[in-house]
Amino acid sequence: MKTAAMLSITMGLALGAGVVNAQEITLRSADIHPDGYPTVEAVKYMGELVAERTNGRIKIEVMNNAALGQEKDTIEQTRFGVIDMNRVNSAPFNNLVPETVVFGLPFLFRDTAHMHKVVDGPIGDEVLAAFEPHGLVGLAFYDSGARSFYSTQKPIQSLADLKGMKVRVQQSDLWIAMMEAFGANPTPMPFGEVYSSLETGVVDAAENNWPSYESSRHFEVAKNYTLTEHSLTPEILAISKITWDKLSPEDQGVIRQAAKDSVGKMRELWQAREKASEEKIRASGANIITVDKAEFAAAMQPVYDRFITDPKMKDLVARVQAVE
Ligand code: GTR
Repeated sequence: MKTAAMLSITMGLALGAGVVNAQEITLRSADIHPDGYPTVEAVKYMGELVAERTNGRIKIEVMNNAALGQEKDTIEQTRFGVIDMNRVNSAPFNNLVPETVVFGLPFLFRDTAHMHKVVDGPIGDEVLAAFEPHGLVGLAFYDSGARSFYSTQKPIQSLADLKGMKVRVQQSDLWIAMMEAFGANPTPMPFGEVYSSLETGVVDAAENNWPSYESSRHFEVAKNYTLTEHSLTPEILAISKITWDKLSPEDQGVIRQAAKDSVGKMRELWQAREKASEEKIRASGANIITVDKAEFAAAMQPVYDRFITDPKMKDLVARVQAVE
């Protein structure tokens, strides 16, 4: 006969929350990146804080390297409580949580300091809160640097070079529209398919920050990196609302605080990695191209016109721009 304790083990596992008994909780957190990547290490660090602050009762198990799947699929599984936590870029959330579109808008943030000020303040909290009606609780924003284009054959030296180019984008209507406004031919696909798509010519180009361009080895197949720095869209750390609702208010407080406390660590790791990745890429003999960013920015008006239409979104954008 099953005891009550055994039953709770079975139930916990079936619901994916990894509850070992009424007291001990293991939260599984997804990430597509490898060990050593700042997002992965930041969530591991958050796990250390949580374990410390609960005397080992709550643990976070980071399942990275896309062990649980590519981002769009893991977002769905997180909404259904099969995965507890997820660290994903804001782009794959754009269609689900419209407020996230704002932070991805091209050339919106003036620089990293501006982005930090926005995400660390009330606007950041507002966007994190916008996840809740969609089955997720937003916990923190992590850095993701600036995204720039890289191409296999033709170097992108001006906006005109993007015309008709097949460019891989993240699976987001915003990002598809952005590439169209640049004059390119957008091909949405998960990150895990980009290397072979560049290699076989399914796409001519993609875009990402220094660390992802490096860790994915895309720089080996697409050697022209053009510093357009068109978006500073941050990463998001979220927890399933199903998992969240099973936690006591005290435990929710511990998780929320530890997530916030991991942000500083993440930023340190990010800065170091960005520099190391850039050095490694430059040393590999890649063709690093600087461009007139104003020309690229000027082409982005249709993106703003299409996505920033209702008064709420207009107000959000205006408030972001007003942050000094
Ligand atoms: C990376 C980001 C990932 C993913 C990837 C992509 O910079 O960290 O979460 O969004 O880009 O382009 O798919």
